[in-house]
Amino acid sequence: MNKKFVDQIRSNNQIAISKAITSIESGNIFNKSFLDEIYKYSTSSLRIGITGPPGAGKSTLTDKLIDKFLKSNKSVGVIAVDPTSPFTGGALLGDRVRMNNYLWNDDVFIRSLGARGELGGLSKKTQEIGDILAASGKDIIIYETVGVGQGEHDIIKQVDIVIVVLVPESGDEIQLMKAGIIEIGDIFVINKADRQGSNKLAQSLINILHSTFSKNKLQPEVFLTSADRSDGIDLLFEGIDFVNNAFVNDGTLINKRNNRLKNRVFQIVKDQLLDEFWTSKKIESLNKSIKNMNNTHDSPFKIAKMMIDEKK
Ligand SMILES: Nc1nc2c(ncn2[C@@H]2O[C@H](COP(=O)(O)OP(=O)(O)O)[C@@H](O)[C@H]2O)c(=O)[nH]1
Ligand SMILES: [Mg+2]
Repeated sequence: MNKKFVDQIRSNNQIAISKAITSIESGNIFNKSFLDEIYKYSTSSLRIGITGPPGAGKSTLTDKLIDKFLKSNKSVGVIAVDPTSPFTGGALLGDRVRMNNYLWNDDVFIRSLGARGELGGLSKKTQEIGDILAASGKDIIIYETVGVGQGEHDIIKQVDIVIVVLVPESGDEIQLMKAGIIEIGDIFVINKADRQGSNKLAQSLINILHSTFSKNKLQPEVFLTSADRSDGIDLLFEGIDFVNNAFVNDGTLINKRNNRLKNRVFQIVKDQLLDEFWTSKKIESLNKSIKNMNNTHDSPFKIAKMMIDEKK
């Protein structure tokens, strides 16, 4: 059964892909051998993250980039995570409208996830969903996320190339966001360049990047786009290709992937150990200790030590 399911995914069967993603999304635990098998076929896709504030034009840009990738004979999977949008059951409204063009195209698979306030397990899920899409043969996987909190940063760490999208109005925010975004971006896009202030923002961003990056490291480029009218998309597309080649040649890509793998292993071990540790007996005993706390005045450190020392 497992083998057949894996084969269906590998042959780009849309229903099988959907089913697998829905299972992961709803927290059903797959048989480990299934994810093992999927992983084998998931390592060659290029993963691109597109992050930035809500409304910056990430979905519009993604839509235009899909078109460019398709024209260069590459298939694309998209995972859009937007915790600020209401959960609509499978697709976020805006994204659904914008990306409807690809509804019947087997070379494109788009899935929107509403975070519903729980970002905790989300990065693990998006990682696994990325593996499913990669195993289905997608050459490119795009993660679209709102770049605000830690949870989103965890998602963005799963990709090979990070594109940070800003808008001219982000000018004031840039001081605030500086630390976070400068280190995370491999490519910067100022979208809505049709609006005032884009050149000024581009210049201050270039200055910041210039002073942050040492001469011997690849300095991220800044692109100006007006995604809704397709301006600047060709140059951005070339920029992505350039960064990809540079990362392949200077070892950055392999480093990023190795780090990712290491973090995943850390996470899996952590999850499993925690799972094994908190038996119902332990939880019961913890509840008892908490109840008695008013009498014993035990500190959380002491209770934790008792928990660890206590038999399973
Ligand atoms: N003026 C202008 N509006 C844009 C541009 N790109 C996207 N938009 C609009 O900005 C809004 C938000 O875009 P969307 O792609 O949903 O942003 P996201 O929340 O970052 O995914 C939509 O109404 C788009 O049509 C642009 O280059 N210029
Ligand atoms: Mg969006």
